[in-house]
Amino acid sequence: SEIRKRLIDAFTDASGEFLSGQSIAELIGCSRTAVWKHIEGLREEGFTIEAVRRKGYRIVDTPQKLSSDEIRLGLKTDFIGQKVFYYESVDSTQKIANDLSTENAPEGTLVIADEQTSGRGRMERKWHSPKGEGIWMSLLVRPEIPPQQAPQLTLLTAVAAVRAIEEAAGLTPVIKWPNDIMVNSKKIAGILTEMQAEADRIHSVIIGIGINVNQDRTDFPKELLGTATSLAIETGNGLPRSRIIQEFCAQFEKLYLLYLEKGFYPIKLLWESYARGIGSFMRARTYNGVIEGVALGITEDGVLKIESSDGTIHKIYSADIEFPLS
Ligand code: BTX
Repeated sequence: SEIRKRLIDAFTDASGEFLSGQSIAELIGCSRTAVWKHIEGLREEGFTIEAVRRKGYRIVDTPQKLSSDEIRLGLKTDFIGQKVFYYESVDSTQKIANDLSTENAPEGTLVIADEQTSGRGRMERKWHSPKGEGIWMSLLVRPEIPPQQAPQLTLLTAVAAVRAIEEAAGLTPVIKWPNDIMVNSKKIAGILTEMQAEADRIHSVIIGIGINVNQDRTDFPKELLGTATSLAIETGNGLPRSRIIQEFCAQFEKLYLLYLEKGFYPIKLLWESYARGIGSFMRARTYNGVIEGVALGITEDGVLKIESSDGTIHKIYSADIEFPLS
């Protein structure tokens, strides 16, 4: 509810300090009895709230389970993630975000699920999204850019995801073009960008992000054992998903505003600083066959350039890339 939202925002602004019942009542515009009821509501959701006479209330712990309240507590963005739709279980958050986009949901709307029963990757592939183990979310944006530039947003999102993981988990992932986030040569996160557009105009871009958080090795299906990893495996401990989501939203918002103001160039530089494989030999599996050669880098549009042994320079728009990651 709107009041609950304001209450969460008030606690966010207080940054862990006590808020008196009176000041909460003024901030959210209701009676002190109503404040007490809303505090009880948060407790029922799993928040631990300390109440001290003459000082007021303070949140000391958040629930293990994700909720839209928990995602908002500590979210310091202007629009990314300010509207959250949280679900226990969905087929794919991409589909829900798509529907919300048609219903004119505002830019920055975020759809998150605890579990996806048909999470998708690119090219009809599946994305394994078990209950409670990861961050399965879709972000809706409406940039005023030509549709052919939308792939740049995949690269921008990859930078945001790497930085969020760095900040929240202390790991240093690398990016494998175009959309794999890797730690120790294994995939920890994936990005799927889809859009609704006419020939020259974008209605919306739905950016799907999957981040493996709490899985241990036995939680991955056999076929992913050698190729996938999670933050828990790599750091040795569990992490609150809300913290990573908030960090991602903050990083994304910063980069997105920079992109809208200055174009792709500054994003390209950041992307290159996190990417691996530029300058080395690669095999790219595309719709039209396999291309091998040395990766020269990405173009202004975010397209990969590979130079094959006969000197031809190929522009790769979409592919799976193989190269030795060290
Ligand atoms: P992709 O096509 O690059 O990668 C898909 C491939 O990754 C699969 O074929 C499989 O080999 C491997 N894979 C599947 N699940 C996992 C996993 N959990 N961890 C590591 N590797 C895995 C990548 O596509 C884009 C993924 C986007 C997922 C998000 S989640 C929220 C949103 N909703 C939705 O349905 N998809 C996106």
